[in-house]
Amino acid sequence: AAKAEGSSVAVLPTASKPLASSTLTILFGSQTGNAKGVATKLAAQAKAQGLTVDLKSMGEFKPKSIKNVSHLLIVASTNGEGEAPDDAVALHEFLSSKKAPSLKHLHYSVLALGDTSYEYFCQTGKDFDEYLNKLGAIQILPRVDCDVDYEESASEWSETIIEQTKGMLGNSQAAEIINLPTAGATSLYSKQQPFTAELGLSQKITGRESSKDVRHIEIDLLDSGITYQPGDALGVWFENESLLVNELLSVLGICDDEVVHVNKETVTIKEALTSQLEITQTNINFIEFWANKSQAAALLSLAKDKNSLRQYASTHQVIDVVSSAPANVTAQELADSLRKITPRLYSIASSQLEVEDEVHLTVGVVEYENNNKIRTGGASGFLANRLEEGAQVKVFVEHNDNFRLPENNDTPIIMIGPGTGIAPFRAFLQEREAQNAVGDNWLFFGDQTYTQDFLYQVEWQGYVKSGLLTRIDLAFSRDQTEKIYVQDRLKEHGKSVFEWLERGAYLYICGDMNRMAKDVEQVLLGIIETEGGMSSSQAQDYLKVLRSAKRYQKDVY
Ligand code: 2AM
Repeated sequence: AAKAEGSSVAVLPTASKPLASSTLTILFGSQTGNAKGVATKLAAQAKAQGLTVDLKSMGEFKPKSIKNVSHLLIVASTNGEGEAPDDAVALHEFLSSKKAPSLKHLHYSVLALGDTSYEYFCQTGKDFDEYLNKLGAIQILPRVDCDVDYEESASEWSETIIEQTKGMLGNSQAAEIINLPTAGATSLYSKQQPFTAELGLSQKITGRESSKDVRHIEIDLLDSGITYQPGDALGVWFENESLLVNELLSVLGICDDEVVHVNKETVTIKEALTSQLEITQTNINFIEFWANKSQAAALLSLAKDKNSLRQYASTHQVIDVVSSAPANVTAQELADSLRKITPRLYSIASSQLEVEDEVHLTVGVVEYENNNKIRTGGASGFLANRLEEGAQVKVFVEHNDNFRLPENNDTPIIMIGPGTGIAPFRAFLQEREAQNAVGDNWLFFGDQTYTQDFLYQVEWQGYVKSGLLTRIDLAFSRDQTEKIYVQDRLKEHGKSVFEWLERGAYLYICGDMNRMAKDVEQVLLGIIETEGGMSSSQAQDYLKVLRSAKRYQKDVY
């Protein structure tokens, strides 16, 4: 759909000469690092073409200095609910405010990253495009909106946009990249060139009677030389379950050795469904496709409303859709209708100061029931159920500069991480312990029940005893009749929370984005109002200041 929009090349508005500056400014707004990755590659390509490039995170760019930019490329990702990523918030707000200057001299283009399973698909990129346009800036190339499998569209856009800007800026003699982030050792391995690691340990850490299956997973990075920081994520490639692939082929009456073209390769449909195509997640495009193919009344009526489509897509796998509505498709049609498989990102639960060449994850196994059959998540099922200890798994580190411990290790931190949101805080605490950090550490953890779901209980108890954990507050939601959540504990201790903030504490939230992180933020604003004696808009500003000082960081999904 929207993705194809930008593939056609626009007519270049060459009328006015840009300002004297001959620098191409590239700004990225990135939550998990995808936008940063695209922007970094784009900068390197532009430099190779002789352009002078200034590459920056939006968080490091002074919004007002946009007046001095003549050529701007924006690569922006979007958070689930259409919000700008943390490092993009300030610029996003500035450009939509009354303070924004006229930008008639500015030439720009936007690459938007997003996920069609969300209602506000690519919203941040769309916003930037709209704001710049309203301020009079001239679009060099139409915006391109990318879905989760963004690589191909992103490189097409990058190539075209560099060609276009080269014509406008010309080659500069002293071509030089300013501010290009230096690549660490991990850049040897990437999403496209992952490292083949080994599964060391996979252990269920929820109790037998828990309604959840959460695994502690240890992966051995062997002699890869891969390094990571607390706050980073691990990308994990996976294969689909062969039982599921067989079931799908049999329902569709497709032979497993039929040949298809996928990713410019020729493979059997069985191979494609196993390792190249997404079958444990659907999206609205697939359901619309299947509604048309099958002409099934239920799907056709769903397809009339995007929200019900999205809701349905998020709880049904490909097998659920095709078995509920029979249709004839060829192997190639099926392959073309499915998304390319993408690795899943897990927040890393260990510090290398403690575990050296290992990386630990806290993986919640995704499971739900449709038509009396249990369906399991692609990557979580792979890690938890199909990988034997010692087996190979392809991984890479995704750096996340938006979730970092304070530079000074005497700075106090407050960590809010219910459920698997606990993962990065295990890494934080391991790191602070290894550094003998003197800063206070306060952990809020919550889950369903104390006896079944208290993840890493023994470790926290050890840290309380040793004094590393200054405070721990727990919220077990189902141990009593009324629900108690982490934000209730936060509120109970509002006075102390505000005191910690006033003495410079950093506050972190990790876990569920749609409900938990929002509710916690509301409670936090309430605490700032009450304890700080502020109006609601002053409290908003207080939090904004924290955010831009990197003292309020979120890793939510
Ligand atoms: P519940 O499932 O009993 O409602 C980790 O998943 C914990 O987060 C569980 O205890 C879960 O409680 C809880 N939880 C659910 N919704 C939440 C919300 N809006 N805010 C905070 N925690 C929530």
